[in-house]
Amino acid sequence: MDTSLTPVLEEVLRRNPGEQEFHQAVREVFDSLGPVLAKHPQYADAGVLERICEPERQIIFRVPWVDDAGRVQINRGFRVEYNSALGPYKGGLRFHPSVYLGIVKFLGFEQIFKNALTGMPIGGGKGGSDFDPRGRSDAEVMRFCQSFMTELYRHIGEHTDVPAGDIGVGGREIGYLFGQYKRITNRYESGVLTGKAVTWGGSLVRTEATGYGTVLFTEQMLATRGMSLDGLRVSVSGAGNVATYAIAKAQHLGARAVTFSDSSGYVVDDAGVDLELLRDVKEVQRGRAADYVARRPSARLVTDGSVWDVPVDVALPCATQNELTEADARTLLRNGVVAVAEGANMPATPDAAATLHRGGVLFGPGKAANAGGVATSALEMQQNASRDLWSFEHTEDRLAEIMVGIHDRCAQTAEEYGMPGNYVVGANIAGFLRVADAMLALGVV
Ligand code: NDP
Ligand code: 2IT
Repeated sequence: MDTSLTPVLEEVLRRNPGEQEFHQAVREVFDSLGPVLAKHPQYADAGVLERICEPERQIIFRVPWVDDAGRVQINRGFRVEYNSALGPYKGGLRFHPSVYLGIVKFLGFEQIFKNALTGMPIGGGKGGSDFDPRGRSDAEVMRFCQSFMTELYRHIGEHTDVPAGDIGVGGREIGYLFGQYKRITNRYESGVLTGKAVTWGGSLVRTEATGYGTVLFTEQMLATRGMSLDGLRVSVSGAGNVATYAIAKAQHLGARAVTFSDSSGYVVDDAGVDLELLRDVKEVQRGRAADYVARRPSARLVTDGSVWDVPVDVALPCATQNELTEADARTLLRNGVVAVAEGANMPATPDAAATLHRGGVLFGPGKAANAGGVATSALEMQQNASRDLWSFEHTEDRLAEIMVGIHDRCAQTAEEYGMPGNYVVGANIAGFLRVADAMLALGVV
């Protein structure tokens, strides 16, 4: 890291003790910014780095609710409104027992640069709760969402802060959250949340957008080497929203997706993942990996080791942060992997990302590769503002155009700064420049 950045990073670490994931995300961006600050001293002069690391507003609140047995439960709710230089705060809500302020801040920080990279008018934010939806009834999830929104509603709005889904928050939760927002405010304000169902204000393609976008980004990276996904073997981790539609798009482009995973282990299906079965098990039945294997003779469940042990040409981590370690990166390299793209946020550890890059692997960082989800959320906001509903084809064309734009912006920026093929540097610098220029224009606020 450039020495001019060290004191700023040290101050961030001192002011935010114990927030490991947040520290990791800041360090990763700072590692890329040395040449930018050398070339453009105005950013340091205006305190842009110090300001960009400090959220504009952080909200932490109690979420009380009553479970099916009549017991009172308490969870903690978060919304970190990180940066609004480019538009209203925008980013998902994560419901997972591991959620604490450090995770919400890492995700919110990443989101600033990701959203900037899309070229759309959206700032960065993130939220969530340590609520664990697993094993909870529909009625419990509804009561939790209603209680969560009973506090959150006063902080959000279509021009202020627009949450969406993330881990543990999908269409069902967005529905319950919107229902409570509408009831409390007495406003049918469609643009306050994205990821809505198409029957009441959502956008076609939003469900598929993150996974599709990750694969489109991968296809763009492969094209720089005269390759395509057609005929390649692909491994995917996770079995949720991003993983499912990454598998769908990879298969559509002629690849064979041979794995998925959840917290119970990973599934290898050498015949290629049966997408309809996976969707039935996960989206309809809310089941586990073993339920898929029980209905699919070509598949086996592995409960030790790592999904990255499976030899593939392309790996798409789509579950959670730090799920692909340096040892995994070495295994992938040994097995001849050509490309890795992050469908999840920060799934590769810093060492893993460096090892893959050094090994000549095409590496698409999450803030570029998974930006199709939030970009399509911005398209949903656009449709809401004009009270319109676009066709699937038109929306998917827009998504594809946006992903090509992000890929090219990253590639060109990396080249301009003397590191051709380094998508990490390209994404960090291109994202930073767009936000930093807006921050300069808006003054010290
Ligand atoms: P889902 O809740 O739909 O799915 C998450 C999947 O990952 C599940 O299969 C889950 O398994 C697994 N998983 C989550 N946490 C862990 C863990 N700690 N250990 C092992 N497995 C885990 O979430 P999404 O698909 O929406 O999100 C996946 C990733 O993509 C996240 O990093 C998210 O931030 C990122 N992302 C999501 C976007 C979106 O639009 N949804 C947009 C951009 C990025 P189990 O059910 O067993 O917990
Ligand atoms: O990490 C992400 O980009 C998301 N979870 C999607 C955010 C959004 O507002 O659609």
